[in-house]
Amino acid sequence: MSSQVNTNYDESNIQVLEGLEAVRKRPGMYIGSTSSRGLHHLVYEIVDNSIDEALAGYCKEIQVFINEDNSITVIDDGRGIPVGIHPKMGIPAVEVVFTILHAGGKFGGGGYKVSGGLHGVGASVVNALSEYLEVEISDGKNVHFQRYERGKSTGNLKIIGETDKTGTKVTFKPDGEIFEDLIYDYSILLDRLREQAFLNKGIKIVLTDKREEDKKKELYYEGGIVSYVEWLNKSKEAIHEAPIYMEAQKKDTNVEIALQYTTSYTETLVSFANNIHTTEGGTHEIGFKNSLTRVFNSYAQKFGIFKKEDEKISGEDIREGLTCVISVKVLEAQFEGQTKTKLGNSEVRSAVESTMNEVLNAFLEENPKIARTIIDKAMSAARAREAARKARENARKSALGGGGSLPGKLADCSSKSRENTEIYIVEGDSAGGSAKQGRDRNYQAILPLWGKMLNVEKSRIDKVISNEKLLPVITALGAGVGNEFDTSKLRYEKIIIMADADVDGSHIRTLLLTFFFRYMRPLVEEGHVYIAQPPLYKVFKGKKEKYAYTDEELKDALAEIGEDAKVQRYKGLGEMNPEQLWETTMNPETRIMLRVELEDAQRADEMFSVLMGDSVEPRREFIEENAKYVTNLDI
Ligand code: TTJ
Repeated sequence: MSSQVNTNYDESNIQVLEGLEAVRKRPGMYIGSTSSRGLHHLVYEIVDNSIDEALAGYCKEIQVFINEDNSITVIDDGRGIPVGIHPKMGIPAVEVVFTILHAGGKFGGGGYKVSGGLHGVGASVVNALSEYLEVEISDGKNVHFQRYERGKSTGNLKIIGETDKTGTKVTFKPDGEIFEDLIYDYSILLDRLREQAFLNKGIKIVLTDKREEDKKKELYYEGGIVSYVEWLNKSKEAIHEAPIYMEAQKKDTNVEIALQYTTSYTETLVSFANNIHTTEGGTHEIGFKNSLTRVFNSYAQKFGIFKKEDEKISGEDIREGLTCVISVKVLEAQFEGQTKTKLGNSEVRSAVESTMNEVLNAFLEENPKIARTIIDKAMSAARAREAARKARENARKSALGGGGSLPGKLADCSSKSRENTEIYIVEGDSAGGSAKQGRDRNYQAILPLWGKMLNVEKSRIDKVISNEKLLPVITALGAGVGNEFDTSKLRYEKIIIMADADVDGSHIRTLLLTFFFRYMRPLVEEGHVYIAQPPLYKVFKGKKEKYAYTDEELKDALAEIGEDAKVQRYKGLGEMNPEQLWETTMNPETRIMLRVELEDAQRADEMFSVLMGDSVEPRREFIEENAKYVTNLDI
């Protein structure tokens, strides 16, 4: 029974603890997962608050630090979180922000609030999931400070100094009891912060990695999404000088689009709703695609470009070589789909369509030469697609005639149902041999790769599907390629890329991921793609032996077995005998595998374009930013 002395303060305090306990009990409900993805999500939750302050017009610069101990510091020069006593809660507003679970967005400005997904759940969730969090607020007079541990304040908000500046500084260290992985990845944070800097033009975001010397990047783009398109096209050749840009307010929807055609064969369409990356697309993308196809077709018709009367350009063909960024701001955004990244608001489709119709049509009328180049390109894309269809047809026919359609080098598994089956795609014949002997043939199939890899970047689909190296992959998976790809026909549940931990291995991983990303995207989206992790070292002394998958683990193993153990470093999969390969890399009971997420494949795709592209400067820059990924790449 609660007694009379219970004040509001106590009651709210109890509420506080219950709220944050819930977050710690089910972190996935609040940040999606406790994997590396969730770990990085914490940073976005904090930075979003500073971005809101910048959008409200009170903050110019946001600094983000990855500290040596993998804690994160975010500093902004905004007005500072209010420190006065919150009238309802009876504690300082800043303490409310960090200790009360709320729906998000309450303390920021701006009219377009996020209303779905995992976004904007706020600072209290980060606090609940941090070993510690410290906040410092400068209000132009005093510096206020408070510390929390696992969501609970360790003392009252107090003044620790004087200042003539304003702003907020937050440092937090993700809790090892919650997260599986505690190491921040510079390039993941950089990607996301860069994206936010593009979407919110004029905001300067500085990312510094204190774990390494001189690792710092300033992100500031006056051109907003126009700069974004230019950046995406940095290693491509543009067909027209400047990106086409449009912005319009249609009732409650704000539409912003930048697009530019290049001579490449790929389509890059990136869309956002209320600054959230809508990886699953939605109504804004549909409206865009509808209009693009319609405007080009009616232009071609009007100016007699088509030879036959019923000729038409398909949507897919007119998007070949197109790079486009769509950013809409929607009053009550509905996020749908598996990962809540698909925009559902129907009014957005027509808002985007009508904006595009007007602006694109005017552009084409004013630039007939460019219009002609783009239409010609689309028409040759159509011819390539037709050639690809014929090639597939022929492949099918010859397969029927030849008796079996599977590639000769494939060592298939014996299981007839797809459930639990795996295919290892292995670079090199010797590793392929070990894998064939070491596998469990009931459910594990092995496909060794051979032949020369095609530069997917510079090829159209017809070349890709007849490439000697990729064709066996396509036929072994059995689910088609490109537009026709259909995961329900997939012959295996897991597709595992197994390559050496060296230059060539890294190269083949990037190539395959790029290929999957471009031509079998649902394979990645539905989580079928994995990367095998062979050990780097074997540590042994007498009868004791241990495998180490990282340098860190090598240290631990040496400490355990003894510093005088003679260490064997594996240079390639081929150095392991079949038993070792099974034990360390293929046995589901003991192996470590990485599941490839869409973002990983997207990054591989980007890495690929930049590394295979012709421009030197972006390549240099990319290698600097992604040193970790690229050190093993042969370039
Ligand atoms: C709210 O309205 C009154 C003036 O200050 C507004 C505010 O809260 N601004 C603000 C919050 N600026 N920066 C933040 C912030 C920064 C970080 C790094 C973390 C959090 C939770 C908030």
